[in-house]
Amino acid sequence: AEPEEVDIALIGVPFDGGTTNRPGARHGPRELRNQSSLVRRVHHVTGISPFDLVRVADCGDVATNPFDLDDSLKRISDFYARVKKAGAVPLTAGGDHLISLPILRGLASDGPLGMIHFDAHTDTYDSFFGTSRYNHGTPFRRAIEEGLLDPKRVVQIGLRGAISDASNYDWAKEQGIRLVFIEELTERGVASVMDEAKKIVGAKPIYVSFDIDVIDPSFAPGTGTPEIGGVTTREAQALVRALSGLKISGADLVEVSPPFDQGGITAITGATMMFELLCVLAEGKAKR
Ligand code: HAR
Ligand code: MN
Ligand code: MN
Ligand code: MN
Repeated sequence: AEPEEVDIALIGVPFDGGTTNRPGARHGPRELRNQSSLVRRVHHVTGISPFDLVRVADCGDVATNPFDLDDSLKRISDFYARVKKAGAVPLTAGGDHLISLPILRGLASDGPLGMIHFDAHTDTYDSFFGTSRYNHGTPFRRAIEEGLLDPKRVVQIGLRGAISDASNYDWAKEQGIRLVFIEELTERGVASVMDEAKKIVGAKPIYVSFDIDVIDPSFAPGTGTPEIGGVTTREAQALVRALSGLKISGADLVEVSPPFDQGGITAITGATMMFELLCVLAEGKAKR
C-alpha cells in the first residue's frame, strides 16, 4: 500500500550499514514478516483488533544502498517525511539501530520529539566501532545533537551489559536523559517505571524505539549484541502495553538478526512485539 492510503504504515528497513561486528539485521524485515503475529487479528487482553480500529497496511521496504551510507540515510528520511506528510503513523521493522536516526529526521519536522527507548544500550556513543559517527551505537547521540529529540523527554529502559566506554552514560545523563538500568526495573517493576516514564514524556508527541536486545537472549538470541540478564517476554509485553494513552508519532523494532536466530524464536518474539506495538498505535490513532 501507499502511505497516503493508510493510518498505520508497516515499513521494512532492511539496512544494517550501521557498522557492527555481527551484521545480519538487514534480513530482519523478511523474517519478521514471515511470522504470523502481524496478521493475528485480536489482542488477547483487550479483545480488540487493531485492524478494526484503523487502516493498517504493509507499505513495503525502503530501498537503501549498501554501498553508500549517506544515500541510504537520505532515502530513509525522505520516505518517513512522506509518511508523516500523509498523516500516517509508521511502524518499522529494522534493520540495525542506526535506522532510527533517519526515521527521526523524517518525523521530527515540527520540533523535537520525546522518546521511550527499550534497549540494553543507550546508543549515545559519539563514535563506536572505529571512528564512525553513524552506526548502531550512535543514533540517539546524533538525534539529540541534531535537535530531533528533546533529551529531557527521553527515557531509556533496560540498560545493562558490558560497554566499551562508560562516557556514553555520562553524556546521556548530562543531557538530562532518564536512564533506567535493568536492576531498577527489577526492583520497582514495570508499572512503577512506566508511570514515571509517562510523566517524563508527557502529553506531547513521542517516538518509541524497541531494540530486541532489551529482551533476554534466552527469548531473543538472534541479535548482534546479546546481553544476558534482560527482560522476559512477559515483561516486554507489559512494558509496551503500558505505552497506552501516549501520543506516539512512530515506533520501530530493530536489531533482529536472522543469521543468529537459531530456531527462529527471535523472529517470533519480534513479530509478537510488533503486534503489541501495533495495538497501542492503533488505539492512539483511532482516538485522534
Ligand atoms: N557491548 C557493546 C559496547 O562495547 C554494546 C554497544 C552496542 N550497541 C548496541 N546498541 N547494540 O543497541 O559498548
Ligand atoms: Mn542494544
Ligand atoms: Mn540499540
Ligand atoms: Mn543493538
